[in-house]
Amino acid sequence: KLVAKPSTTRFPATLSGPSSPPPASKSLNDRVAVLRADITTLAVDAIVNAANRSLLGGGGVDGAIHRAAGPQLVQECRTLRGCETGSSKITSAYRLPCKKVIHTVGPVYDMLDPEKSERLLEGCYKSSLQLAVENGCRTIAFSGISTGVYGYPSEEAAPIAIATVRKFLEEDKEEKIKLVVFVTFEQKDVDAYNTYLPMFFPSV
Ligand code: AR6
Repeated sequence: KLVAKPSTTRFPATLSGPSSPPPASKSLNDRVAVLRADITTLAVDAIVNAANRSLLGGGGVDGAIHRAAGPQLVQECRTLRGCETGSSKITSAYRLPCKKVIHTVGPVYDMLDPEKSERLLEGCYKSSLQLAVENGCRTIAFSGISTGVYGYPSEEAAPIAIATVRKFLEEDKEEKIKLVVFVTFEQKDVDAYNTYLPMFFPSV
């Protein structure tokens, strides 16, 4: 039986190095939050959907977003002709209280090549944040990308998500992104974010 290699990288390659915790910063800390909620209820500028490459809907959070947005969402998604794994596309939000939906395609977790999964997951967060900035979205809420049916262990996905967001916010000198919310739904994700958030956003 194949056994997943345990993750030893506490600070992923997206930050300066495995042994250097990032410096504390109040202005960065003020721009991140964790919230246990149904993402379809949030009136932020953009919510990020954990979609698949077809962008035509599915189960999990994708299904919930499409149900809440109404049938016009899939109509617009059809015009996009899919999306690569690790990339993102943006649509209107229709009946949702947010303004835009960013559809990102997370990797199916590959326990034989966790570095590849990490690169792709990092691409999801980075491309979503880039799209948000390009579309004037200043507040953005992420669902747990790949941590459901795509099988990415929450305790491995959380540090990648958080490190990628931290790096993006550090480089966003004009503070075009005001707030990033990590939305959790299940206890395992709550636990993972509570473990890793203080490491990447240490209190000042
Ligand atoms: N609000 C917030 N988070 C939710 C909600 C919700 N309403 N529902 C589920 N989650 P998943 P994936 C969390 O499986 O692993 C779809 O069929 C859930 O607890 O939705 O990226 C797509 O079409 C988990 O942490 O997405 C793809 O085919 C997180 O959302 C495939 O699943 C993601 O779980 C994508 O799989």
